Amino acid sequence: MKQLEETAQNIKTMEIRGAGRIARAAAGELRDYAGRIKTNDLEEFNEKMRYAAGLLLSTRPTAVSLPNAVRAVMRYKGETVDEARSEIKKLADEFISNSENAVKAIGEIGERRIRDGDTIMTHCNSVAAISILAAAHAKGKAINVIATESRPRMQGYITIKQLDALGIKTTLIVDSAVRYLMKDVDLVVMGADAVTVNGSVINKIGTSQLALAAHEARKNVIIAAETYKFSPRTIFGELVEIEERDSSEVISRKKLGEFTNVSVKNPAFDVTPREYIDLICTEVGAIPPEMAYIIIREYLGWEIGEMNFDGYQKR
Ligand code: RUB
Repeated sequence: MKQLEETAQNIKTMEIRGAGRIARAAAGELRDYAGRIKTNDLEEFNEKMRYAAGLLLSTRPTAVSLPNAVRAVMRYKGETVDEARSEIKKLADEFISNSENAVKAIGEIGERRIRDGDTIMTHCNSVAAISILAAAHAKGKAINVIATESRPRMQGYITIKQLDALGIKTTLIVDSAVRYLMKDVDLVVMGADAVTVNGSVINKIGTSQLALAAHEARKNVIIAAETYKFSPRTIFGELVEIEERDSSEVISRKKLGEFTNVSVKNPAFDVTPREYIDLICTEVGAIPPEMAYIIIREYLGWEIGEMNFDGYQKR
């Protein structure tokens, strides 16, 4: 139990962050947790697995990759605990390796949209978006990247570190310089935490501002998103919940305490309508956002949106 709770805590506190990484960590934890459950009683085993699934799901509400990963593993069947355990291992390993392959495929597909000499703006830190930049660089295209700081958590620092290690020329900017510098940009490449059935993209707060500025300057916006970031639940009319994080990420409690009339809002993500997105680059192809429904129907299915893990909620 301790390790399960540690993984959940690491996701909550963003030690493990980024939609793809969260998903892989959750799938891996379910597999490892299943291996640690000491019982031969299938009912008890299933109950414990449901608790683990619910706990992992409760950590961060926005990245749809998390419930999609959990549900992909929780589809397991088995007549005995041993059977269930080995099915869980198979499903989790499959999810993790498909996810890693998806990121590679996105890089190969997405890099075709990058020309030699392009300046590309990116936001936050997305493994999938960086895969496109890395693939273009590996192909010998001389690219320049403009990376935003991505306040308040400064994931832009992770991005510049990764791009620097790859040998890609990168310029770090404050988030508010996005529109001013858009004139120097050829293309915007960002990741996604969720893609809704109508093709809207939910990603790090500020993403919609980059997309809006790019639209105004007639620059293309590419979103790098594995198929498991598409949200089946949005077909049933559900909205993707936008995570609101603690005010202390923006201003210290002490400083805030000096004011009487000031409060803080700290939404972690925003919604970019499909009008501002030219292409969503998935592992199964680069699609217009209008095709999100097809991805959900072909690659995720409805039933994935309907699974519930009441075991955890009850506690
Ligand atoms: C990270 C973020 C990333 C997406 C996609 O937010 O918004 O752009 O998660 O990332 P946070 P990836 O830091 O709050 O998790 O492509 O790595 O899945």
